[in-house]
Amino acid sequence: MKKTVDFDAIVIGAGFSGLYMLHKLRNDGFSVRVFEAGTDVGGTWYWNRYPGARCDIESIFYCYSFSEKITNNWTWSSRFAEQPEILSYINYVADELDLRKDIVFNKRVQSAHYDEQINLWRITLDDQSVVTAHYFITGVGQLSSANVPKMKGLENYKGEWYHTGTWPKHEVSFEGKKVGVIGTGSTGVQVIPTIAPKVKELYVFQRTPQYSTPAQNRPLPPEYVAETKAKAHELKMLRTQTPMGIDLMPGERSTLEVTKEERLRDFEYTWQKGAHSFVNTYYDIIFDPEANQHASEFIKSKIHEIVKDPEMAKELTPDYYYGARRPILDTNYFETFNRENVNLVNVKKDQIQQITEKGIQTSNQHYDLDMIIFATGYDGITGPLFKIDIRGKGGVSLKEKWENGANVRTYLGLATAGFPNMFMIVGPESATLGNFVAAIEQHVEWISDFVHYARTQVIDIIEANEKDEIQYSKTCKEIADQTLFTKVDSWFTGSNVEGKPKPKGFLIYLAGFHEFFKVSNEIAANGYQGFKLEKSADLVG
Ligand code: NA7
Repeated sequence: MKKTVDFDAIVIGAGFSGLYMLHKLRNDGFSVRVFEAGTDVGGTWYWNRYPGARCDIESIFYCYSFSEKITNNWTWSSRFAEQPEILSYINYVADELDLRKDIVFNKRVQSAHYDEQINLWRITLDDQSVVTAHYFITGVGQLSSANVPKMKGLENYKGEWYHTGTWPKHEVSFEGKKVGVIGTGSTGVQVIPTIAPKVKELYVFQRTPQYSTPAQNRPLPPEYVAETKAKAHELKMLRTQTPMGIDLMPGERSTLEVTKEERLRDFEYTWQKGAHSFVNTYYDIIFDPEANQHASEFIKSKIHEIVKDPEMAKELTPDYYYGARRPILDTNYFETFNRENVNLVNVKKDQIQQITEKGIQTSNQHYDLDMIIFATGYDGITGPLFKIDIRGKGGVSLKEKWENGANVRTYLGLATAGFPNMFMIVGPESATLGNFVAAIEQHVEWISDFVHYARTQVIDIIEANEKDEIQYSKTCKEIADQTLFTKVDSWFTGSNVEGKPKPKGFLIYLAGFHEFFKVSNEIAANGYQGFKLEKSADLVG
């Protein structure tokens, strides 16, 4: 039987991942269609328009590196760019590469089913139209499925409410309003200091206090910009040679081998330096409980130094391993709690019972609120994939195979057995603890090289071997077990979403970008070891 397909590849999502995937495959002569639920490009940066949204990886790294022209033509204004600037950058790239003509906006992919009889993917969109492709590639990100906790009474609330991950495009006014923010992760930590000076009264509903270190954001002087452009090649190399895909290596010394005085001096230095320097002060901070305690204590002492009210400082002080949740960078987060109009509600002690017509009722008090902001994060990593009914061989869904997230198994986070010709960009178990854009670039290049290889070898079916993915997932877990990441609940472990099962493994490859790139490139160099590569003459269209 001779099959016909609409496209060589269908990609979901027009964020950093989908855009580069489209560009790469199209340049290699493949026909590609991207489907995007939003009305324009941007992905995370399209949806997350909340006040204070900015990247936590330095802008000079949080961008593409594949095109000299793009690197030279774009100038970042500050060390950590704000959402509007990042979105402008993504729009600039889309225009420069003429990407929009192959993207269909305002279309949500409902399902993607693999037809093993004729080896193609059948994709159903939200208008019930169906398109087919040989390859199915997800560029849905890890944090695109907003988590609005099921809170009793939300439907009765008469005020305005927003989730930060689906922030409206229209201007939201805070003037004269009493505003409640639920959640103090990276997002809450960005929202709170930004809106505090604008609102009449701010109530922060905190479940878990956070460690946060100063971003030390600042405008980028022209000389610095010129210097980074001149050494663009060197910076590009760092993305693949360092654990986080940026210009930082973990400290060479152990926290425990230095004197107390040296330690305090070093911590103070990295605290002032900003970015992700603090967590990298010494190499063992995220491995060794005792080393971790020193770093944690330093931050705790800073909280008590910054926050004037000792009771509030105590409430804001965390008591788990620092760095084992993605480290947070802030601008005046703890300082904001010195403002007269900022109040902290510890919802572990004083639980949220329900949302009323007028605000939030906790066990002890009712808070009248004109606006509630849910900075409650995402159904991370597996959430965006599970939102689509993805079915592989035998009609088995990804959700079934991965037991609703409890038993995720992938090969390099890029593919999974039983789902031939499907690739995931920044999928579960890939290396993403660091510069997401660097990870995306590598994944896209790896996938497009593979697809290119398959074409030259006349290979029709690419599928990860089950035994290799079991081994890979095991390795992922073993690496994580050597760190403190598995000892703390976070969105990595799904603990922020009610009812989400805790994964048996660990969903991020923690040996670092440099190791991941080495391993995945070796696999490619060995003829894509760990994959079944099949030719099926009758299927060639
Ligand atoms: P996070 O880091 O998952 O933070 C979500 C916050 O919301 C966190 O403080 C949660 O408390 C809190 N939360 C979630 N559900 C509730 C309920 N039901 N009640 C009270 N508080 C709740 O998401 P972010 O958006 O801040 O950051 C995600 C990533 O985006 C970040 O790591 C960066 O990579 C960018 P918890 O800590 O679970 O007790």
